[in-house]
Amino acid sequence: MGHGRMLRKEDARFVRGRGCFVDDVTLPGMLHGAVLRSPYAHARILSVDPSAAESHPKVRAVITGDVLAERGLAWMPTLSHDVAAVLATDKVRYQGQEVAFVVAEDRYAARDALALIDVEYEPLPPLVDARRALDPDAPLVRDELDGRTDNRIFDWESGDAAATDAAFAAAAHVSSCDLLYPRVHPAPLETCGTVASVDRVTGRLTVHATTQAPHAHRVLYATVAGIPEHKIRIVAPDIGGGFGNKVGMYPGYLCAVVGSMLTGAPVKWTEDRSENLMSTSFARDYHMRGEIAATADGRILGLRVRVLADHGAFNGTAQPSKFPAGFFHIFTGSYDVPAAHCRVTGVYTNKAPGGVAYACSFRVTEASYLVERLVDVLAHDLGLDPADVRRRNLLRPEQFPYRCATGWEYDSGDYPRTLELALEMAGYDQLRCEQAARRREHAETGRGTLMGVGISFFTEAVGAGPRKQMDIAGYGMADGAELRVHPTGTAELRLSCMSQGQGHETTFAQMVAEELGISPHDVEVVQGDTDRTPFGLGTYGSRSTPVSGAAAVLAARKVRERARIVAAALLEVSGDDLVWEKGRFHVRGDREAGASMREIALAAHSDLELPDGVEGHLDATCVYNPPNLTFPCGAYVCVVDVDPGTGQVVVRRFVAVDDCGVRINPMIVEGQVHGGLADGIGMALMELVAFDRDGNHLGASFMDYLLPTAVECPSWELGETVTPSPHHPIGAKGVGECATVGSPAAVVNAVLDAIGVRHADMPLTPAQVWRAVQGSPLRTDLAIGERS
Ligand code: MCN
Ligand code: CUN
Repeated sequence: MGHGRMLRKEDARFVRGRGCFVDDVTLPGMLHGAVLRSPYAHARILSVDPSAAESHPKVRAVITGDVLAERGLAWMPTLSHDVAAVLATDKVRYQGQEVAFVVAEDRYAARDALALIDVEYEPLPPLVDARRALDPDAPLVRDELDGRTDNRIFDWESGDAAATDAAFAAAAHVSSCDLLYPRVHPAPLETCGTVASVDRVTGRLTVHATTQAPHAHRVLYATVAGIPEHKIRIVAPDIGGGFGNKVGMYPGYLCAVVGSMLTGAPVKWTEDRSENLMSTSFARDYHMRGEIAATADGRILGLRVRVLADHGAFNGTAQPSKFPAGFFHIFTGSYDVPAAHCRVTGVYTNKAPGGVAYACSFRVTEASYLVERLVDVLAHDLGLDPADVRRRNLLRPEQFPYRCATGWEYDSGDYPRTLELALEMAGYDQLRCEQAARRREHAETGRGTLMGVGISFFTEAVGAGPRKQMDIAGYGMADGAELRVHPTGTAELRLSCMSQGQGHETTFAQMVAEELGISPHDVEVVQGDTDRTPFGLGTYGSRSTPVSGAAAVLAARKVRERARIVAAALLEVSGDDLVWEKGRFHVRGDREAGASMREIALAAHSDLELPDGVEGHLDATCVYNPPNLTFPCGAYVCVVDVDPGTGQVVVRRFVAVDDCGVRINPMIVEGQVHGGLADGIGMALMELVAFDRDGNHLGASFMDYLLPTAVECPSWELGETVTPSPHHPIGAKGVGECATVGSPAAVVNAVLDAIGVRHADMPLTPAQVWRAVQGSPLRTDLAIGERS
C-alpha cells in the first residue's frame, strides 16, 4: 500500500506498444497539415503565391499569413509579454520559421504541395551572434515593433549591487571567468503534434495536442482564437517526453485549428525531427561573466554576474511573469554568500525562439552551472582542493530556513552530510591518489590517459507558486485536484498536471493510496483532458509533486475526514472516538469494532442516516497554492578518463546523492535521476545547437545534434539523504529536473580537472578538449565552419 518501489502502472501499455500518442489519434474524415518553413534566417517576404499548391488535386486549403491576418490570427501572444508570428507576413526572422500551412488529404500530398508554394524572399543580413545584438549597426530583428531601435528585450537585476561591490573591494582575492552555456535542445523522443477538430454545428473545438499544460493551452486558444473556453477541449493523451519542449504554443497547432475551421474536417499536424530541432523551444544560450570574491583560504564573500541572454527572434520563454530571467538569481547556489548581484540582459537574434525548456527549472540550470564552475575556478586559482572549498562554504543545517542574498528562502537540507556521503561513495581521497600517479606516469612516459574528478553541489528551486509571486500570463501558479471515491471504495484522482514520462499514474495513485489506506491499483489517475480535470498550470519546473501532489494529498485528507463522519454514523459513536489505522477507522479501545474504507464508501452512498448538514458521498477537491518553492539538493562526483592526444573523454563513474525530501516511489525517483544524469553528460560533452554565419541551423538531425546513449553513460552510483520539506504535506520535494541541473558542472569540472585547464566551454567534444590541452579552446557558440 502507498509509498514504495511499485512498478509503473503505465508501463503495462507502454511496454506492449499500446500507448496512445497524438499521432495515434485518427478521427473520421481527418486531413493532414504540413508547414512551409523559411530557408533564410532573415529575409523580407516580397510575395507568397499559393495558387499552384491550391490546385493540387489533394490539397484542401493553403493557409498563409494573409489568410490568418484576415482573421486577426497572424500574431499570437507569447508567455512573456511578446507577440510571435503564427505565419510570417512581413519578414522571416529565423531559419525554419513558419511561412505557410497546407491542408491535404494525406500527409504525403501535404508535404509535396509545400514545394508548389512560391515565396519570393529578399535576404537580409542576419544577427547570429548575441554579443553583437546591441551594436549600433546590428541588424534590427524586430523592426515591426513600434518605436523599437535596438534588440534589447529586457534588462533585469537582482541582489544588492552596492553591498556586492563593497564585498569585492574588501576581498583578498577575486576570480572571474567568462562562461557560455550553449544553446541546446530538449529533443523529446516524440516530436510535437496536434489533431484539431472544429464542430461547425456546436462551435466546439477539440484539440488533441502534445502539451505539458492542457489548461494553459486552453486559455491561450481562447484568447488567441476568440473561442470561449467552455467550447474548447484540450486532450493530451500519452506524451513521449516533454522536457519543457511541450509547454508553449507552436504555430503548427494554431494552423491546424484554422485548417479545421476552413475545411470543416479534423486536421492532424505532426512535425518531423528536423522541424522539432530547428523551430521549437531551445534551451540556455546564456553568455555569462561570473566574478567571485573570497578570502585567501577560499571563503566566498561575494558573487557578481553579468548575463547576455539570447532569446532568439521572439521572446517565447515560459517563465513566471515577474522573472524575465527565470530563477537565475538563485546563483549563490548551495553556499553561504553574504553579497550577490546579477544583471541579465535579454536580446533578440535571428534564431528560433524559446529559451527555457530542457529540464531547466526556470534557469536554475544556468545558475547552478555558473556557480559550480566558479567555485572550481576559485579553487584552481587559490591552489585549493575543490572539495575543501565547498566544505568551507556550504550552508550548514542550522542555517535553514535560509534566505539567500537574492531573497529566496531555502526550506531545508543537510548539505555537509550530502557532500560527505557522495565523496565517501566515490572514494575521493583514493581517486586523488590515483590521479597523481597517472599524472606522474603521463609526465614520465608521455603515454596513457589522464583522469579527473569533478564535483558539483546543486540547490534546486521547484514547485512554482505561490500564485501571488508567480503567474504565467496573468494566471496564478496554483493547481487543483479532485478526488472521487466510488461506492465500492475505488477512487479516481483528477489532476491539472500532465505526465510526459514521469510516471504520474503510479506515484499520484500511491500518494492517495497512502492517505486512504487503499491499494494504488484502486486509484485511477486522470490527467491531460480539460473536460475531465480541474484548472491548473500543468507540469514543468518539477512542480507536479510539490503542487499537484500536495493538492492530491490534501484532497485525500478531506476524504478521510468525511469518511470519519460516515464511519461514526455507521458505528454509532462520536467521530472523536474513532482511531484511523491504514484503510480503516476503529473505535478507541475496541479494535474489532471498525469499518474499512470500502465499507465506509458504500455507507456514504447508502440510506444511512448522516448528521444534519452532512451531504454524503466522500468526494473532495483541493486547490493548492504553495507557500514557497521546495529546495531539493544534491552532491555529484564524476570521474573521467581523458586521452590528451585525441581529446576523447570517457565517463568512468558517476556518483549522485540526491535529497528530494520524502520519496514517494524511490524507483521512479532513481529513474528521473538516471535520465537527468544522461542529459548532463550529453550537454557537457556533445549537445550543441550551432549556427553558421548566415544563421543556418547546423544541428537539425540526430546525425548533427548528438544525444548521449547508454554507450556514453556509466553505471550510475546513487545515494540519498532525506530532509523533508517542512511546508509540503508529505515532505516531498520535486526531483524531475534535479540531475539535469546539477550534473553538467560535475562532468565539465572533471574533464578540466583531468587536463588541468582553468576553463573551456561546453560541449567538451574531443576537438574542444584537444584544443584546450593545446591551450586554445574553441568558441562553441559560433559556426562549426569558423572553428579552425
Ligand atoms: N517523485 C517521487 N518522490 C519525490 C519527488 C518526485 O516519487 N520526492 C516522483 C513524482 O511523483 C513523479 C516523478 O518523481 O512521478 C517526477 O516528479 P516531479 O519532481 O514532481 O516532476 P514532474 O512530475 O513535475 O515532472 C516534470 C519534470 C520536468 S519539468 C522535466 S523538464 C522533465 C522531468 O520532469 N521531463 C521529463 N522528467 C522527465 N522524465 C521523463 N521520462 N520525461 C520527461 O519529459
Ligand atoms: Cu524547464 S523544462 Mo521542465 O520545466 O518542463
